[in-house]
Amino acid sequence: MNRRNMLRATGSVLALFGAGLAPQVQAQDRSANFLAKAAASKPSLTETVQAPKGLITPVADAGHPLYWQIEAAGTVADLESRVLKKGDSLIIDFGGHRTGFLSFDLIGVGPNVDAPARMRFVFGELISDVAEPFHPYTGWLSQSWLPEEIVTIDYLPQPVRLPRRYAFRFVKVEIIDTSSSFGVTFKNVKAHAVTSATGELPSLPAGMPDDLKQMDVVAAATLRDCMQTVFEDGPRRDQRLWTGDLRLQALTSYVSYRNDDLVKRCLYLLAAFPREDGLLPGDVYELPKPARAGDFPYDYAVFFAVTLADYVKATGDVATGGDLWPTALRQLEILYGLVKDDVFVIPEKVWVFIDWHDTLDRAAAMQAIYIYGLKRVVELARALGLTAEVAAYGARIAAMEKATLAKFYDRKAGVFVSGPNRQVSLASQAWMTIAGVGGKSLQTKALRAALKGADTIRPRTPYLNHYVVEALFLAGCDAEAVAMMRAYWGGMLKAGADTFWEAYSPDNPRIAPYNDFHVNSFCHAWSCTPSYLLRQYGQQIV
Ligand code: RAM
Repeated sequence: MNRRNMLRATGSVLALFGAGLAPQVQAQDRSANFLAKAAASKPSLTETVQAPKGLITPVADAGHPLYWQIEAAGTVADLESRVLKKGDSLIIDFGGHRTGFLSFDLIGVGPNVDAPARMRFVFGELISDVAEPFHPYTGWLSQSWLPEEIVTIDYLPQPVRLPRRYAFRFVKVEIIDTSSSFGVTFKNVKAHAVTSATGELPSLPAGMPDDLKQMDVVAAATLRDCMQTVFEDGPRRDQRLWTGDLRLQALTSYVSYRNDDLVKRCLYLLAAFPREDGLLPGDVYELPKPARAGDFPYDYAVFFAVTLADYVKATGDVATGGDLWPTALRQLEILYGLVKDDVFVIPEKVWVFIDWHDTLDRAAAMQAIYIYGLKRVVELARALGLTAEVAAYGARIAAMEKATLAKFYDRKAGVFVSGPNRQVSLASQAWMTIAGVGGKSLQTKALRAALKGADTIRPRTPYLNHYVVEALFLAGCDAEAVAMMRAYWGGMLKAGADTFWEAYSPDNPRIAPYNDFHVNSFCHAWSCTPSYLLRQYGQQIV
């Protein structure tokens, strides 16, 4: 189900639960208080000025995962000596990914600078962005996300800093027109990289193989470039805070750049925008002022509570934990309204994300995520001294685990199945393992059986891949976990990734969840977790 259908679903579920717990005024005060706390934790951004490495040209290669090789096409001196006229173009390479701004001096060269210079800029995260036309566009997200711009500069020479922020390694410039009596030259081209990440990356456990070290560098760059004044999902698109992405960024941040205050800010931003019944949105906008974005993936509501539990565990900040506790608990309580006979029943029009996969049956994974949420909330209650508030959860967990084994576990096949067609997916096995359903040896067998199955539904996004790899480590399938990291993030590395992507599949590197590859984001928050996995499970790898 896509996001448009989710919006329609929101109303019907609202009716199910009725109005919120607190009177409206109290709710407004609470939101204002949360927003003030979010504002107090707003980080400043550092700006680093970077020079280009040179000029490049894409060379078609049908055997390359992206269909393009990158070939050197000149130095910075060559760039600064070229006079460009109507129809000319070039591609500047900054040699790596950043989130930031572009500046340059534009010089008019010729007897008479008698017109403005009009140019088209394309900002490429990948070589395919600057090698292929963006049009005709076939995606279902707005094409205004495509990183292209027509810019007109008057009165040359002129120092220029483009006003919009971009995510880029490459900048393609096409001259639309100057006039017959002058051309333009670019001097002092600079990127201004911005991030709220600070400090050095702590080293990996000794003995880590080189390819995994390289994976860590690229994963950390992914986190760095998504770390702005919120943890953005992608600096190219959607440039917004999503709970599912935040959870993975926060886990990675605790073992890398360690920006705990930014996690706190993001938790308060999400908590400030509950629906009337208290359910939190899956995403919020930061600009022009913080606002709810209107998507309600129900699994992400559980992850708010999980992210708070992770935060308190990592930081010991029980004051924030206590402040956000009622909001966290409310997520589990609202969702309990959908549990019938100890089984979570996903209403028809409700969005449960899990992965971008049209045919994935989400019932088993959502059941497991809900159980996992209950367990993490109990852990949080212990840390906050609030166990009396979750006194009923022990029995609820036990009953739901029993129902899970009866309804979702196929004893003969030794795997968890989901839906009327008894679908086997890595999503179901991974989430049952993380939720701790059925014991370690059952989980290990289930994961191994699903990995072997030819018809098993496999992950499409780094988001779900992360949880599959984490489950494999938890189940002691270390070799399989590392092999999956190499096939997945390693596959992106082989395709030339400077940062990890929003979507990738080893059997289809150009997978397009929004029906056009060019609207994918290629520096995407939920892809940063190798930096977490390699540290958290490092001793199981080396
Ligand atoms: C997309 C983004 C975001 C994700 C949601 C579910 O819009 O990729 O990162 O959390 O989907």
